Amino acid sequence: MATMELKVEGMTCEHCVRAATAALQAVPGVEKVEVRLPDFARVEGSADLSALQAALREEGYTAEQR
Ligand SMILES: [Cu+2]
Repeated sequence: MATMELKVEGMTCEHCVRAATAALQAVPGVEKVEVRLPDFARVEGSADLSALQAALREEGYTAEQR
């Protein structure tokens, strides 16, 4: 089990939080997700950073590791 913290660009409201949370939860290996405005995400599990970034990019957000 690893924890990764991301800085997410592009979230502006609770809709974004829900969309980003759902996108991250759908990545294989992800077990727990916490997303907060304005730009915070924490992911627990075994997913690759690149897979998390790709999932967020599909929703219109960009992310890098904190
Ligand atoms: Cu929004």
